[in-house]
Parts: sequence; structure tokens; C-alpha cells
Amino acid sequence: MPTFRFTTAGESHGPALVAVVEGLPAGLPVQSDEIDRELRRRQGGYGRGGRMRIESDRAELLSGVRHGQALGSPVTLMVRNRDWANWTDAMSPTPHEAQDDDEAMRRVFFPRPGHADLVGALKYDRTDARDILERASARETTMRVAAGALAKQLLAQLGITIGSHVVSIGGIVAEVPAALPEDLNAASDPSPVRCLDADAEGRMIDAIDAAKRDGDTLGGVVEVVARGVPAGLGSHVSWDRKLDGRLAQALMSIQAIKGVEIGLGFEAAMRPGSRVHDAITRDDALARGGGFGRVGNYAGGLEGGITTGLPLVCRAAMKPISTLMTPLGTVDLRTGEPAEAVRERSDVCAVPAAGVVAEAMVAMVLAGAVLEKFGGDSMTELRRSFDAYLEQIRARGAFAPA
Ligand code: EPS
Repeated sequence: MPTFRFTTAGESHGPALVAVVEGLPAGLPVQSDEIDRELRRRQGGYGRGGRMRIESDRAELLSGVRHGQALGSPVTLMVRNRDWANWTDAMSPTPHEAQDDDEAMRRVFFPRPGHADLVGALKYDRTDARDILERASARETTMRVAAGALAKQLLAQLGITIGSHVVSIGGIVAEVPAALPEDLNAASDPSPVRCLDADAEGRMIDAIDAAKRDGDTLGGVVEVVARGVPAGLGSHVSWDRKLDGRLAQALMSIQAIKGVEIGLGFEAAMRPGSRVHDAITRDDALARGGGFGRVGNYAGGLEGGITTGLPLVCRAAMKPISTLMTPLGTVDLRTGEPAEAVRERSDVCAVPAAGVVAEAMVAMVLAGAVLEKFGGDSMTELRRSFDAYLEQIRARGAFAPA
């Protein structure tokens, strides 16, 4: 059974979204304002549509936390959809008197290419694609971020921090500094596109404006960096314990993500081994690597599915959002006649927000790996085991002077 589990529920225009999170040790300090801060970060970014002006997401804690500390029981988080007030008829859980009024029920018969509309309607035997898109919507990522905020708070107790920045939008690639700022989010969050390169930022904003004018959308690439991760999370022994595989799955599960890289990623396949692998050194400053360091970090902090103690670096590629205001061709789900895909209010670009969601997913995978290795029902137990392990690997690197 996984050590850190979470599940989300809720439709994009339903009354609320919820998440149930299991595995947090008793005694973990839980700061609800920190959860809301993460939710605000996800709502931002240049290129968002009208919905984000309606919502101002706040998490309500319904279980599992008392007087600011986790109890060890499942934590339930709820975020109400303000837009629900405009959807009470169309999303009514009980049969509605205007059932035959397709417009009032906001039915969708023209599936969008690239969205789950058509395949979901086939698989779940629905004629109204609204039954699919309400759940496929990236609104669901609200709860990943809320649950991820709890994972971040757990990791922060152990000195592990996670940040992200945008690497590209619409083919405009940022120049990434050789050494990323220690507090990555403090540097990236003030940018409207969460990009560290001011020149690229301006061009990304122009590209988003142009896409909006054309009724088009833009994707991009985000990079997530976790610092303070000790060597030894994950395992080489079985496929499903490899941490790189688990990170890839978690990141790939985010709506619209089509590719994941760790460290050099696909670029590693183009180079000879001598320009890919990170030579091993002694590095007394790198206590969490057991006193062993690396020349460079092309491996992105993972070797053999196990963390190295260097920063964990993952990238995720997001395709452009599939709701186009200048729509592509589709087929009417009722008649089979050719049609134009539905135009729903949507975002032009949500890459900056995707970085925040990716942080949450990485945080939850790392929280799971930490709990698996160090376990414990309480923070006291977890901390004792974590500290003892750090001492153990520190001793491995403490060689007698030559
Ligand atoms: C989305 C469509 C838009 C986005 C939404 C994702 O919502 P609406 O249909 O209400 O205009 O704003 O994202 C969010 C609501 C969110 O919180 O991120 C979609 O179809 O995926």
C-alpha cells in the first residue's frame, strides 16, 4: 500500500472540489494559509481566461488536522467553486425540469480535438460531452496543488524545498542561468510567465497576445527543481520502485502534459557517455550526498532510480490547450455530421500554472518516497529515522585524511 495517498473529486462547475490525503504523520504542523498561498500561485500566470477572475481558491480543512497539527488520520480538503452559482441548473445532481433544453443544460455535442471529449464520450457511453469535460478539465489541478501543499509542508520539515520556472512557451525558449537561484520561486513567481529570462518573458507575453488574437493557444515546458533531497530515495531493485519512473508517471498525469525529462533528458541520447555522466568527487559540503559530489548534474539528481543528493531536476512539456476560439473540425456526436468543435471559455496559455501543479506532483512523489524509507506514525519517529540515516551516510563519506 502506498505510504502517501491522495485522491481528488469534483467537477469543474460543480459545487466544490475535494481531496483526501492519507499518510501525513501525526504532529506535522499544517499551515492553512500556506495551502492558500499555493492555490493563489496556481491561479496566476499571463494567458489565463475569464474563469480565474471568478474564482479565488481557498482550501477548507474538513478533517485530519486539529489546532494546526496533523492527527495522522485522512486529511480532507475542500475548495468551493464560486462559478457554481452560474451552473446550478446545468450541473444539477438531480433531474432538472428543463432536461430537454440542451442550451440551458449546456450540453456539448461537438467534441474538441485533443480533449478527452470524444474518447470519454465513447468509453463512458455519453452523448453529452459535458459529462466528460467537467472532470477532464484542468480545474482538477486545484486539488493536486492543495494536497501537494501538505506534501511540501512535510518535506520542508526535513529541509527539502521545491520550486519551478518556465523554460519555454510557444517555441520561445528562455536562457536558463547555469546556477539557478536557491529560492527558485522567489525569482520566478514575480514574472507574469514565471520565467527567469526577462527578454524571453517579453516575447512570451507577445506570443500569448498574438495567439489570443488568432483564437489559438500555446503550450510550453516547465522545470521543477527539488533541493535538499537526500541520496537514497527510490530504488534500483524493481521497476515500480524507481523514483524516476514514479516522477514521470506523476508529471505525465497532469492535464495536457505530453513529455517528461529528468536531467538532460532526451538530449542525453544525442551525446557520447563522456559528455553525459557526472564524474564522482568528494564533497564534504554535500552531507545529504554522503560526502560524495558530482561534477555537474546532468543526471538531474537520479541514478538507477535512486536520488543522488544533488538537486532533483524534472521537466514537463505541455501541449497547447485544446479549446480553440478558432475551432478545428469535428463531428456532431448526435448525427455524425461534420461540425466545428465547441468554443468554451478557456485559457490561451496555462504553462505558468502547470509549473505550480508540477511542483505539487513532485512534492507528493517525494513525500511518498520519504515516508516509505523513513516511515513512522508521528513526526517524532520520522525525524528520528531521517536524522539517523543522514548520520549513517555522512559517516560513509568521512574518510580518514590521506
Ligand atoms: C478549463 C477551462 C477553463 C479554465 C479551467 C480549465 O475553465 P472554464 O471552462 O470554467 O472557463 O479556466 O481551469 C480552471 C478552472 C482552473 O482552475 O485552472 C478546461 O477545459 O480544462
